Amino acid sequence: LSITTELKRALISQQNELSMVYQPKIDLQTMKVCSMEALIRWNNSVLGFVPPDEFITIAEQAGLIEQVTSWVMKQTISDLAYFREKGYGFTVAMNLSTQDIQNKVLLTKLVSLLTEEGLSPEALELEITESDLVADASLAIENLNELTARGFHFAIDDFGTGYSSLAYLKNLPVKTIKIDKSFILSLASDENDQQIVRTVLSLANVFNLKVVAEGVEDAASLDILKEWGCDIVQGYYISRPLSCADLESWLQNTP
Ligand code: G
Ligand code: G
Ligand code: NA
Ligand code: MN
Repeated sequence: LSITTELKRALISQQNELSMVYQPKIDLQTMKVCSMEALIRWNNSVLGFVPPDEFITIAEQAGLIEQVTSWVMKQTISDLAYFREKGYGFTVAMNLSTQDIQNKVLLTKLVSLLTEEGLSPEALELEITESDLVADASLAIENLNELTARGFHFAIDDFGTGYSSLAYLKNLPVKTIKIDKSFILSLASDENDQQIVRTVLSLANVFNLKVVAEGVEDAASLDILKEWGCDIVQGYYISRPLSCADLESWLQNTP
């Protein structure tokens, strides 16, 4: 059974094999929800649960990433419109691969999906991993500039794992970095991680970048991050990624 064949079928099936989940991010100044990261899930009757990093890589290699991202955009923007209609003001962060930011068809589709729902690009954040960005630096700059001119915002995901520098990011139209969870998971007990995170936060401050810490799993790490001036946190301590229905009840029970 080929994963590629199954994925092709899942993309056009009506069986809800693919779905989106949303993980809340909290603004540490207000302690309120400010954004949701949209994460894709694939549950196949034969293959079982296939992790996204696994099938996204396969989709990129098999020429299927346009279809996958197209599916993600459609679902995510429709869900965002639903929550906006309910009165929630949070933004949604969508993960894009480098192939996506070079794909004019996909970007035109994104703009028209937003327009159809009466949403502006400011309602979205686009997350690109640091390693993707470094691998394709010159193309990335061109595409990021074009999209920024259209009102889109970018965040650099998994920061600290991709061998770039904050000085390099200074030349990119990027407002936000997400410190990789490998530096955050043991933050409360690991002095090396504390040193790294402190350094990233102080440099980000110099370069006027917003900082998100992902992988916050305990109160102690959250307190440290707040004290050190981190802007936003995300992680299991706040919430796991949630289905739309679960997110709605979570929001109702969160002050
Ligand atoms: O949700 P989870 O931690 O299992 O996701 C693992 C990785 O899969 C994430 O770090 C992210 O890079 C990738 N991923 C999840 N959803 C999407 C998506 O919708 N599009 C892309 N391109 N990558 C995604
Ligand atoms: O690569 P990316 O940063 O997009 O991956 C985010 C993934 O990290 C999510 O899919 C989610 O499943 C996972 N994640 C989110 N919060 C936590 C956390 O607090 N701890 C751990 N171990 N994983 C997390
Ligand atoms: Na991400
Ligand atoms: Mn990440």
